[in-house]
Formats: sequence, structure tokens, C-alpha cells
Amino acid sequence: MNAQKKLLVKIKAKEANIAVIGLGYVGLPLTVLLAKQGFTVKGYVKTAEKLQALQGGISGISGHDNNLKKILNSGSFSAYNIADSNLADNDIYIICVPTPLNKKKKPDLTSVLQVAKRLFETDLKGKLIINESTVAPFTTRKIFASSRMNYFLVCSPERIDPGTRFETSENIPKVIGGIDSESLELGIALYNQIIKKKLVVVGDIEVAEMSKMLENTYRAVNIALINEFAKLADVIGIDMLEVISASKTKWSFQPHYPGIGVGGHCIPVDPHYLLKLAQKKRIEMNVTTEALSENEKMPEYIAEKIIRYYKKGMNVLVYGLTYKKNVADLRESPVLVLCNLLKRKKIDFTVYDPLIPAKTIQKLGFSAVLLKKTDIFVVGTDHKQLAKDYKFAIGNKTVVIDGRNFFLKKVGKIVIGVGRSLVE
Ligand code: SAJ
Repeated sequence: MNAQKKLLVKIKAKEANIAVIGLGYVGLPLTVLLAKQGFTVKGYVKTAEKLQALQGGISGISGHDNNLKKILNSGSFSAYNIADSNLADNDIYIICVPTPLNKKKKPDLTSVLQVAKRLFETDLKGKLIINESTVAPFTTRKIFASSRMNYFLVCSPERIDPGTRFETSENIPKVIGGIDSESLELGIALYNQIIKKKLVVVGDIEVAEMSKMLENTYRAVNIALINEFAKLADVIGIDMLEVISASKTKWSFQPHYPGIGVGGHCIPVDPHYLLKLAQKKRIEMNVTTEALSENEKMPEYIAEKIIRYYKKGMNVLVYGLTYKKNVADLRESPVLVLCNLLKRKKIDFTVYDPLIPAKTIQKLGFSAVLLKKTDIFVVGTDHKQLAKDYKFAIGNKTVVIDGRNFFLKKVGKIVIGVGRSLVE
């Protein structure tokens, strides 16, 4: 029996030893899914602190500590440093490391390259490498394929959906592409064991990479379009939420919503990976470029609304710092951009976020505060807890700058939203 068939049998018998490299928002939920399905998973991380936390059952990702403790206690999961020699003892390597932007907003593939270097130090004969990290087309092949490949290679871009409708990624359809049919067969066999939804099998690795770029760039562009409409709506006095709810009755209109800006490790990041490839191929992608810039301007647009009402000595409270509601994640958060803008404009303000500890807020250089009545109340993030919390901070004279169009009825003196206002 050849190596591919041997591995296929091990996968189907759930006897394949799986290494998940990178245990963050992507790697940890995937590890839990694999362990729940009966696989033995070794998790590999770069830093001693992360390793110590994981071994102590601390996932660092809201809502995942219990699952982590369960798979640790059941013995189906153990964590190691990526330098550990037992990395070579695995049959499958699933790469879930971050692909962020550097300070110049250029793609930073450092983590992926470090993993590749480490994997090539081991004997990969007959093994399967799966790249889940988000990269531009041809990146997986360029980094992980080699001329005399005696191992298998698949790309299945992550589709985690932090803090919203899917609690775990088993309910999210997964795209998968292989460098050859043998690799693809192995990848399908593995994901069929953990993904409840249909697998979306594509013809090549590059189609899988490009589909991820398209889905997230599509979202960034549509959010930018709505933000642009909201700026016009503000001037002509039309309520954008009412407009969107009318438009979404059309079958071909997918609703997006205006707001303080676009954060997270996906939507404002992934399109830059595509733009770098396009630039190299001398293809202009002006719609994508303009959309990203439109979204990046939104925190300034909100700051201008605050300044219109601000007078020296007023109390300004920014509620919510994270990039999206009900997620304790500050990555690329537009509210951080807003707060730094307010600081530069010498506007005194305090910050409260129910999901972010006061000491973290202070470490960011902002003053954390408990909720109390304020002159200007800024909705930075529309956490569900805001429905209760607002009563402690908004009085009859409070001006509300609603960066997430959270309030559907007027509260305080006036509610100034994004593409809408509530005056009575
Ligand atoms: N946002 C808007 N208006 C919208 C939607 C989002 O301003 O109509 C803002 C959010 O506040 C946030 C940013 O954009 O700051 C990103 O929002 P998101 O809901 O897309 O949040 P993410 O980053 O968690 O996106 C993930 C992505 N998943 C993957 O990349 C695997 C994304 O592709 C999904 O579309 C998204 O979840 C989802 O649908 O919830």
C-alpha cells in the first residue's frame, strides 16, 4: 500500500496524528473540533507564555477555555513549543498562524515562513500539510511545495466567524483545494470527519486561496459602499437603516451597515494581500483600493461628529473599544483609531468596554472609567450589554454619537448616528 493510501486509512480510522500549528482564533476551535471527533491533536505554539497558558487550560480566546480544559483532561490534546522534536511524529500538519499587515500595511508572512522552515527540518515523506492561513494565490504553493515532493499539500482557508452566528466552525462550509488529486483526497477525508456542512471542493490550491480573497474583499467593498451612502444620507437627512431595510427586500441586495469603521484580522487585512499580488502583476484594482481607504476614513468621520458638539470641559465617554460587538478582540479596531485621533485633538475622554479590563485600556494609553453620566456618549462597539449599560451613562442632556447605529429610539438629548440621526 502506498504512502497516500496508508495515510488515508489512518485518517478514516481517526488514527492519524495531527499537529495544529498556531492555536489562536483559528487553530484552537479547529483543534477542539478534531479532538471532539476522536483525533489525537498536538498543538504547537511559538512562545513559552502561550504554551504555559494552554497547558494551564487558558485559551486566550473568549468562550474557549472550557473546551480547552475538556480536551486537555481527556488526553486528546497536548501543547508543545514548535521547536519540540516531537513535531516530526505527526502525520498531518494544519497551519493556522496569523497573516497580518506590517506597519506599512503590507502583507507580513513571517509566521507562515517560520512554520515552513521548521517543517522542512523534519522528514515530511508521506505526510499531509494543510494551509488554513489566509494568503494570496500562489503563496501556499510557493512556500510549501518543493520540486521533489514526497508529501501532500492542501489549502483550506479558515472561515472562523468570531462571536457571531456559528459557535464552532463545523457548521461553516469549507473550501478545499489540493496540489494534486492524492492530496485533495486526503484533505477531503479529514475535513469530512469534522465539518458538518458540505465541503466545497475546488480544482486547485489557487482557487481556494482566491476564493478567500474574494469573499473578504467583497465584504470590505460593500461596507465601504454603505459608508459612502451614509455620508450622503447624513447631509440630505435620510435614515440609512430604513433605506437598507427597504433595499434588502430585493433578492440581489446583501445588506451591510455603516459604522465607525472596519476592524478585525480579516476584512481590513486580506484585501491588502490581493493588492500586493495585483501590483506585482501590474493590474490596477482601484475599487478595492478606494474601498479600503473609505473604510479607514470612518473613525475620522465619527471624530468630526464628536468635535461638532464638544466644548472644553465636557465629559466624553467612549463605550466599546473592540473591533466588533460581543468579541473581546482589539485587532485593527477602528475605535482605537478614533481614540488616538481624539487624543491628538486634545479632547479629554474616558473609555469603558465590558469585555476589556480597565488595565488593558490604560496600557493602551486611555483612561478607563466606570459608567457614569456623561455629556457626550460615543458608541464605539455595540456590545449586547450596551442595552443595559447606557442607562448609567446617558442622561437627558447627553449627546449620543452612535458609531454603530445601535440606538433605534432617541435616548439623551439627541442621537447622531452614521447615516441617520434621532432627534425626537
Ligand atoms: N462591519 C461593518 N459593517 C458591516 C459588517 C461589518 O462596519 O456591515 C465591520 C465590523 O464592525 C468589523 C469589521 O467590519 O469591524 C469586520 O466585521 P465582520 O463581521 O466581517 O467580522 P470578522 O472580521 O470577524 O469577519 C469574519 C470573517 N471570517 C473570515 O474571514 C473567515 C468574514 O469573512 C465573515 O464575513 C464575518 O466573520 C462574518 O460574516 O461574520
